[in-house]
Amino acid sequence: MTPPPTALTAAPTTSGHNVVAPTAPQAKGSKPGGCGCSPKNEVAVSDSLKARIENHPCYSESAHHHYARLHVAVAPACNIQCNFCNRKYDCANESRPGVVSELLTPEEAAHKALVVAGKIPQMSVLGIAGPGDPLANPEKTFRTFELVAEQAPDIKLCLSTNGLMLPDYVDRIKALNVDHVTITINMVDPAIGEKIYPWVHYRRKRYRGIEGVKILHQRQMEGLEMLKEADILCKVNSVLIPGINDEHMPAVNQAVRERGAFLHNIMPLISAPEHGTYFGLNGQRGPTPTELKAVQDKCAGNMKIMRHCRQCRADAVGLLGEDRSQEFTKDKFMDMPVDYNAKKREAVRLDIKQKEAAIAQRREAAAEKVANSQAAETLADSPKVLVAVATKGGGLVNQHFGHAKEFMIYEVDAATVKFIGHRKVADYCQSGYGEAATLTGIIETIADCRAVLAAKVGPCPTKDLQKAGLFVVEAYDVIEAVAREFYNEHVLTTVYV
Ligand code: CLF
Ligand code: SF4
Repeated sequence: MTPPPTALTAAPTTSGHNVVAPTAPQAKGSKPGGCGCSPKNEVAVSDSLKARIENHPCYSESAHHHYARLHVAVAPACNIQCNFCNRKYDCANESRPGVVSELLTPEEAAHKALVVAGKIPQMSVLGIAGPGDPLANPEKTFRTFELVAEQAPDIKLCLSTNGLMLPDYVDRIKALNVDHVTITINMVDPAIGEKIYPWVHYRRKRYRGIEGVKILHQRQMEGLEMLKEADILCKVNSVLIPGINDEHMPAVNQAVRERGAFLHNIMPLISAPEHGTYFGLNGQRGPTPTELKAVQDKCAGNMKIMRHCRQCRADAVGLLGEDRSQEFTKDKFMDMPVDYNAKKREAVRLDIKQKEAAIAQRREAAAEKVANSQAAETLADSPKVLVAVATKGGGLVNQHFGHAKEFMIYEVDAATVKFIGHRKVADYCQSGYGEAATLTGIIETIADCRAVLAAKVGPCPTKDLQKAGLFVVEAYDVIEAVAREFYNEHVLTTVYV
């Protein structure tokens, strides 16, 4: 791996990374089992499934470090009302509330796809996720897919829907070779659904209350079973709404698993009065990161749980953690020439594969070092700690602390390094100057972590992080390897001496 790019702030440890210890007492790690999750809970994926998801940034956690997606906003209408949605904004089932995307025709969308595929060759997936429901706009949605499939067959097609019209279109989805479909399923009990959906518009009639919810539920389950039958990979999104469907989520998880869903993405409700939604105006809060993790952990083990969702915009562009949509607004991309080159894109994919293999090797070497140095019972009984990682992608600790707009959070014990989510922060270093108030906010956001892993951390934030009880680890290396080596040298050794 590339060596650290900048001067060191402390003597290298045996791992070669530079570690500054905290000056205040640290948060204790939790004992295994405390959070209800364990690496043994990981669900195995067959080789053939791996091949289908390996370059889809949402379906594969490791792919999201390398591959980008493009959303095209071609579907304005919707056929249901969710209490967390304001129709002035994008569909909140797969998007960040309060965001408005620029509507495109299928022809404009196809042009955009070809432009972006040339400029961002690691863009592997074209998704349609709004701004309304894609299947309430079937002609625009399917025309877009047709145009892109004809001109850029190496782009995977992906669709996200509330599921109401899904049973009508599974054949067409299959015929177009759309291999990834998301259904948002927030309940499997209509009595709970009544608190989420005030009405459903189905076959030219509006159904209010439980009558509408029953139709929606029945159509979602039917659609899910049909996708399974058609061998189309299905992800289920569920918006976690405290006090409404949080305790119900394991039942949702069980129902979708039994019907063949591949992946469950339990996302937090984002609710604010300024979004003008029913929930926002009535004080319904979203879950805290701890509440979200607890529910995700409860459902893990039964099926794969997605934890890297960024609730992106209906016109999102780029890696999941970045948003390059402003580089490709309609006034810009319509004037950009198409430079789609299938060979160049294939070469980029091969290069990513090689990088992934090198990362896996590095990760395994770090894990082996620990396994060899610790007794088996130590590995089984080690505390779990959280670490916050600054990364620009590529699976590496490779970003300066001050430039991070989010930290990826990993949970580490002696046996595993597991990604559990991301936390958004304001970037500390703006135009070369650090903002004290911003730093305080960042430290509060990651206060439950034991360490920050970053390519470089300046002297001021280092001091404050130390005071807050965090180790500061400077490295330019594979995330899991840095986390593993930090844990081995600074957590295991203090716990088991
Ligand atoms: Fe887009 Fe959705 Fe396809 Fe991904 S997003 S249509 S499955 S290509 Fe991904 Fe964005 Fe989360 Fe959606 S991070 S909101 S899960
Ligand atoms: Fe809004 Fe999406 Fe729900 Fe339709 S399905 S009401 S667009 S959140």
